[in-house]
Amino acid sequence: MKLTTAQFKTDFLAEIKTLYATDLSDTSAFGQFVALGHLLRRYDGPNWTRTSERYRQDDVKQVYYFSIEFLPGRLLKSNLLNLGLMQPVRQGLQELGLDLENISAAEPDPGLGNGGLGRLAACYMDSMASLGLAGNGNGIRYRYGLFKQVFMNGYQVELPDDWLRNGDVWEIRRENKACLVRFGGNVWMTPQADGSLKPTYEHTDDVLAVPYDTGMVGDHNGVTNTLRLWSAELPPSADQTYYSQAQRDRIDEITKVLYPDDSNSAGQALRLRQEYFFSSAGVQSILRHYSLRHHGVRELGQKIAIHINDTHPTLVIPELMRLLMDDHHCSWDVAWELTREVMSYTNHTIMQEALETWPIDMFKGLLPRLYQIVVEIDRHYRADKTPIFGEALVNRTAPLGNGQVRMAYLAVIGSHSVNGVAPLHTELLKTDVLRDLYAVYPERFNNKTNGIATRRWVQIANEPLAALIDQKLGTEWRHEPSQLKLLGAYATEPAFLKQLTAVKTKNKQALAKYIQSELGLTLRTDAIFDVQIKRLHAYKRQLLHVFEIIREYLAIKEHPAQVEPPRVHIFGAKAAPSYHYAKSIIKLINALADLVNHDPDIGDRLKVAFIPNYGVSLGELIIPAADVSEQISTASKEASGTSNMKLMANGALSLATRDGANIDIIQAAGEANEYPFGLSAKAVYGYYERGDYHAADFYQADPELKRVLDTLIDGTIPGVSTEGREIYDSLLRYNDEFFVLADYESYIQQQRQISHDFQDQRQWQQKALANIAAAGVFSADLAVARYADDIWQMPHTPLKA
Ligand code: 26Q
Repeated sequence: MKLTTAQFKTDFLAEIKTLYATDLSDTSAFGQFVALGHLLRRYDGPNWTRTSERYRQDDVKQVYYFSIEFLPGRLLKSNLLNLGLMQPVRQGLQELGLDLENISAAEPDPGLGNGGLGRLAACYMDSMASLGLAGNGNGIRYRYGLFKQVFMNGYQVELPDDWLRNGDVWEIRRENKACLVRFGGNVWMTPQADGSLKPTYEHTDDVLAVPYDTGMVGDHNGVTNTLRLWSAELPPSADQTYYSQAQRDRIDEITKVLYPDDSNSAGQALRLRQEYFFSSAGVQSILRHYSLRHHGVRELGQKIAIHINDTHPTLVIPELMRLLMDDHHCSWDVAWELTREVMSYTNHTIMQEALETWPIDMFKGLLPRLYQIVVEIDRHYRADKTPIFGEALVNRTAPLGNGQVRMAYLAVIGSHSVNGVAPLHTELLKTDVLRDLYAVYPERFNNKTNGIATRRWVQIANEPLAALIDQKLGTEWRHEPSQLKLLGAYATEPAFLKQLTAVKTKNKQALAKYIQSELGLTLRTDAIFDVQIKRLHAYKRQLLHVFEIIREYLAIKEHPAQVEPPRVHIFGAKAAPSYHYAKSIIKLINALADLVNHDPDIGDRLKVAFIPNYGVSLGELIIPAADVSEQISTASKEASGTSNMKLMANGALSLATRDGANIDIIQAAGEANEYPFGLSAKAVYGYYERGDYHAADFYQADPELKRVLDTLIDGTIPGVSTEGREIYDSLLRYNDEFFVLADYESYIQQQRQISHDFQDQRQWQQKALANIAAAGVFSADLAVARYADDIWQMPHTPLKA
């Protein structure tokens, strides 16, 4: 839209007056943010209305992306960017004596997710709107997001994330669109005159699902899509039903907190209630919207697609079956055909323990009608497939087995498409995790490599870099990230490489300033900023990174004359509150940081900064400042990774195992521009098959490794006698489940190479440039376009490959 600076200032001051009945000098940064938010909603309002109207009039196919997590990040700047208002607003604020950065920092960052999966959902929402694709998000409006992490004496402490305390400017409550969701009770099926069956329910616990909608603004295209998050409330009690406090609490708790666990399938009944709650409300609202303009449901498959982001929303499958049969009078066969046509599923994990299952007794008690339907799906599956694949395979893959409802299997059986999120991951789904189902439905399996929204991760997070790219390429790359490859032409232009260094230094200064104020730690910006930011998990192997720090520490202590470039090791990581081992590693990193950072022999040659409370907003600060991107999971364990792509796009070089999308990053940027190391997935599986991994052999064979490991238990690192022993034992007594010791040597070797290569800044920046230039391949726009073409069968704006 067109907006002059003068008009903006007038509008903004008027908004302040209306909202606060006072003038600007009397408002806080937060108050100014709220006023700006209101103003932007007003500016974007016509787009949002028009978008919905156009979808309705043109009767276009709609996709609904169901995800139990969304991590949208702060929306102020991304809305300004996509609306094309960044310049006049920044200018106007400045003329009023205000600073956009300051105001933006006052916006709460909704932590409605754990990590990669939730952030991926948000990047895809951004891309769907930017592609002009009729995409809707469907999730949960958690009252409290992922916990706020603080460190006390080096230990992680979890505080509540009260992100809604002052309300959310972007959301619209739509009570008129509420749905009832039923739990528990009994259900009977009564035969009707026409031969169909009708359910009768009694003693159910009913919950009102109230939607809150947030506009997802497209990139300069006038499109605003909707992210719909559901909140659980008491049903309206026309009959004066009295709710006890206990009943009220039971309803409230459904959308009260996000499960702070991305490591295991937790068996809590509350989690199952959350899953059904947003699945049911979402499907009900889809069908209601659809039925307003269609007679019957015959065309459902041509008009809607439902995407299941990991197994958490899998209950959309039996829920759609229920509604089609019980409310829309479909036969089983018609309902089943429609359901499979509509549904598609993305798997995000290969860790067996993260495959969700629910005890049948719990499921039956909580969702009696859905249970009947799952039993029927199971019966049909067995009847159809046993003659072809035999009883053993069918027993292993049926939705019901071992007293459990197996969500991943249900998702595969009830969808027409199943995808992994990187080529290796999809291969492993076929050959390992879902091998048996791949035998049954080979045509359903496909790969969709993850992508990132370069709007947020480059244009917003790294304005200096974006401005530099504009100087060379113009601004087309901003809408077509594949154009970044044209930067390759400047690899031999020394002045440009110097500018790239200057950009990096500027970003390192900004991060150093934050670290100074948060941790009281002074950093040199000519040091290598070596970054690992992701959830704390054994398979991600923050421990390997710790061993490198210990090695560097010992080396400086023992050979002070040997000079290497200074290093700063930067961590950001939350551990699931119940994940004891991960918390021990946090304590270890903090204790090591204490030791290293305060040792006068070390000075400014080596620093360790564990930044608390890592999330989307801190990512925007840390990623542009990184020189080295640590992507060091045990090969085969990380489905894809997405911070690897964000760091690449910001010119960090990957120190990476050949796992997940690292493989594709290394290929896209070229081996010579990254630091690959370690066991391949094949080698890891080889150890599993032969059963001949002996961690202790590595310990015995390598005196340096032994020296490093011994510091865990010999008092070198004060304050970790318990944790050090626990970690030491996990490696040597319990044989190192994630092959840390096997990969130690090749990892260290690449770290040494990095120290060597960093000294030639010209060459280093050439490598950084190769990474930036190749990062366009991982654009979320391209990824979403592939979903739209191959899975959802949806029209969208064409993209140049
Ligand atoms: C399950 C049951 C109970 C409580 C919590 C959960 C739960 C919650 C979140 C299980 C898993 C998750 C999240 C998984 C996740 O983030 N996976 C990551 O997805 C990214 C996007 O595809 C990939 O890039 C990462 O490799 C993958 O780890």
